[in-house]
Amino acid sequence: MTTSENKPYLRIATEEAFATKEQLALFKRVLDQPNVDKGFAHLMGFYMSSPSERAQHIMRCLVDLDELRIAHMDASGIDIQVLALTSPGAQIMDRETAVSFIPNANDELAEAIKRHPTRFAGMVALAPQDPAASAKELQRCADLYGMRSAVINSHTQGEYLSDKKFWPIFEAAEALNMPIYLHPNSLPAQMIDPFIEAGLDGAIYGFGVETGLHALRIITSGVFDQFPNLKMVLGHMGEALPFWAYRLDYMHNATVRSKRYEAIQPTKRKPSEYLKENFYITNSGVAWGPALQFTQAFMGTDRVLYAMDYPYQYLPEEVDMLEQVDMTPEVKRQFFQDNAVKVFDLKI
Ligand code: 1DF
Ligand code: MN
Repeated sequence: MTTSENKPYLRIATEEAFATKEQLALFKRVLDQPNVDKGFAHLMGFYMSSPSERAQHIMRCLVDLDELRIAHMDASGIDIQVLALTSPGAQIMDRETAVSFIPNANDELAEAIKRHPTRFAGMVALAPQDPAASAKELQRCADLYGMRSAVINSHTQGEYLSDKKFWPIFEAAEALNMPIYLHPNSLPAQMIDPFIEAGLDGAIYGFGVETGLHALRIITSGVFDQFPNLKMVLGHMGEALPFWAYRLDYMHNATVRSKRYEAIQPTKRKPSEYLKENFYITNSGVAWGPALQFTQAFMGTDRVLYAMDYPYQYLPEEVDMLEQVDMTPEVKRQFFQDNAVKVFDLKI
């Protein structure tokens, strides 16, 4: 594939959201129920009902997997989007609805990729409410569509993947060598109130706090000792975990040694080692040189990938800002193309 620009790599954006009409209809049903989850009401309830320009625009972009999206990609110099069913995917639905909806969403994604094979790739959406069905869906989409990665939108109705009941999903992902992108969700009911009170529950801060917590829970619960070849991807510059790494290692060790918490048992490695060896990080939403360079220094330049977070953060000038960051030509190529090709096993 070629673009009008003469650059020695493709720009591959790796955390790009879409919605299906069926998903939005099911969301509407959830939103119409009494006692709807607060986080969901503040997130998709907002986007699906607000007359604001931002919300209306995002809703239009989310459901388009053809001309509008591709025009936006062309206008911002994006060659390929790696698509993910928008948060919270099916994770807000009851288990039965989620399990019957998810294959439709993945089929629609596969259709879009078939229509635009040089512009789109995608991650398998899952219903973690049913871990066995999720394992089967990974296999189905790998066999039928050659899909090579999956997305999970953080907690599922307040439950975390550190709970062993979810581990069949990790087992299947490891066996199929399919990385799992741990994408944010709105905050669960147990933690949302102080965030909502200040208007900080969304992507501005709450998302990062909660998804970072989730990744840490996966690390400290021993998931990677059980599944050492499991790969995960974190967006938003690793939800700030690289910046925390030094203190995480020190306090994790201190907590293990003092036997302070039943939940904190010894792991084979330090938290920072799992971050560096089992995770990949995308810069989604953070088009900022100093943070990118720090993350590359911590993770290694082969583990940091480009992402835009379309349509939630569609700013064509951010691509330029990232192009201006001081990187060698080889590192720039890793960042925009090579790491994505490797992690998402893209056939370009
Ligand atoms: C927002 C941001 C919404 C991200 C998202 O999915 C999302 C937002 C509903 O700004 O409300 O994926 N994001 O990843 O930063
Ligand atoms: Mn996102």
